[in-house]
Amino acid sequence: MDERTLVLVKPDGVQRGLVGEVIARIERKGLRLVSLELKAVDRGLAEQHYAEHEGKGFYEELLSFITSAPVAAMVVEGPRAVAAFRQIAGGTDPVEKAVPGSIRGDLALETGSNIVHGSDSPESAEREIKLWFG
Ligand code: IDP
Repeated sequence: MDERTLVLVKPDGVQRGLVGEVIARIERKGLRLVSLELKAVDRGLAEQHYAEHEGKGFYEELLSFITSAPVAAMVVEGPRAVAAFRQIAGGTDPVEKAVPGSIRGDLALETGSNIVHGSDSPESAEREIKLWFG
């Protein structure tokens, strides 16, 4: 019944010391952390992770940002984990979409540096967990 999702604390979140804050919110929601690793991201991994965005105007910016410094990658588990994490993350634009009380709504200002990534479907989660954790 439980589902798994891939969560990343992106370079801005790691550099701002927000890994603990993100983990605390995941745990308070009732989700469980099953893997956690600080990872340097090379161009190949970034391209595979963000394949769906290839060709978009912000693609190069996205790749250079995610490869700029380490990320904290984690596998998070629980009932409806994919949707539950996206709820606590908040919408992509931290000001226009993410509501107060969410990670992005409380802690971020810009879409390009919005602290966290969470898989957008169970199928994406399966692909992304394989990609990041083998
Ligand atoms: P999500 O992270 O909320 O699932 P996606 O649409 O999958 O959002 O986009 C992936 C990431 O790309 C976003 O988290 C954000 O950091 C970045 N991004 C998305 N749209 C834009 C944009 O219009 N300008 C700059 N960065 C963007």
